Amino acid sequence: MELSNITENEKSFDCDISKVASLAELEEIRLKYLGKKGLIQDIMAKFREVPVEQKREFGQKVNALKNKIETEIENKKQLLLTEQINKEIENTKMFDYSLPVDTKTGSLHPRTIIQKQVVDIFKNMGFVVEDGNEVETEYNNFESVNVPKNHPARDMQDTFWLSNGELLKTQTSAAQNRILRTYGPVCKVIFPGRVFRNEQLDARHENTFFQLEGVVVGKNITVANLIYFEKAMLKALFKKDIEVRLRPGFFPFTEPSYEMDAKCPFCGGKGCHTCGNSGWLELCPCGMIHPNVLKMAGIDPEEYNGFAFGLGFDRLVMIRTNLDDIRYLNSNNLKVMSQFKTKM
Ligand code: FA5
Repeated sequence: MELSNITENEKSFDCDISKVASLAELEEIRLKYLGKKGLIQDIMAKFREVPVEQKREFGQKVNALKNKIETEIENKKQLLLTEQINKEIENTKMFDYSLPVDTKTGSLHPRTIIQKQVVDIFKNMGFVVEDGNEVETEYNNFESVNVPKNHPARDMQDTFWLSNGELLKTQTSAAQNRILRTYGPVCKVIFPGRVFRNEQLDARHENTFFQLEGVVVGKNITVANLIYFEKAMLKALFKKDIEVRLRPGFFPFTEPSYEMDAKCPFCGGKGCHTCGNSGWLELCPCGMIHPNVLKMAGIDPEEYNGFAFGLGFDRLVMIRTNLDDIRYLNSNNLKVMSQFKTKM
């Protein structure tokens, strides 16, 4: 074994590596030079044949060649891997830069848009806007608004009870007591909110829907004030006269109580599946606040009185948007929802 053998092997390696075009070919070269039966091992095995005076130089050259081969094989491997990944990206077209940009933008839910409009109308009439909890105590939801335990009126609102004895608010009226306590005996407050009832679903009944409640308390307030406020709100909202009717109703928290219905805009009053063939949509129950409710909020009913109303907000949204089924409002159906972007 002579020093010239090392130089020949180096030349042969330079030639081999320059032709490598794939990882498989590179592996062949690696085995040829660095494998157990490869050329470097072969040279090492013949080390003992090298004359003593050349051993040192010979050893250094073999090691240098081995290092060079290892480094160049590793560099080539990284190069081939990068090329392979780039090819895969190109083949799978992970990024097609030529595609047009999707410019569709989101839009507000029609309920959100109309809520803002209604809230603004009430603000212009001097109302304060408040909020309520979604999880409520039995006391706030029922007892504080004159619906004691075992009162038959509780059956009107099939309740989702929580295991800790609290409940999902069935009506925005659940906030009345707290609001009357906070604002005192002379106030005008609205409080929109989401409510929950264990209901059989149909075109006008949801189990999760929205109400917008209002209370006005002061001195010498009359039913005429109540009717004026409701009509003014509907007129401002629809920008035209909506035919409404007032009929006697029953709520434990108001006395007298009324139901304000809007003529069904889908059938013009003839009767259809949306209005349950009645020709009217029950929109806004209301009445003069029951003296017990005032008392429980610390207000003297001998001195003060007031009215309250609980607008069925989703029904209002249906009328405004010509949506003939309430279930669309919670459906997240983009085909339906995106139509309202420009109409509000
Ligand atoms: C109440 O919830 C009373 N708290 C309203 C009230 C407040 C009366 C203040 C007097 C004074 P009612 O259960 O009728 O009342 O519901 C009010 C409105 O919510 C209804 O007129 C209707 O428009 C709407 N509503 C009721 N149930 C549903 C439902 N399942 N899906 C959609 N809207 C509903």
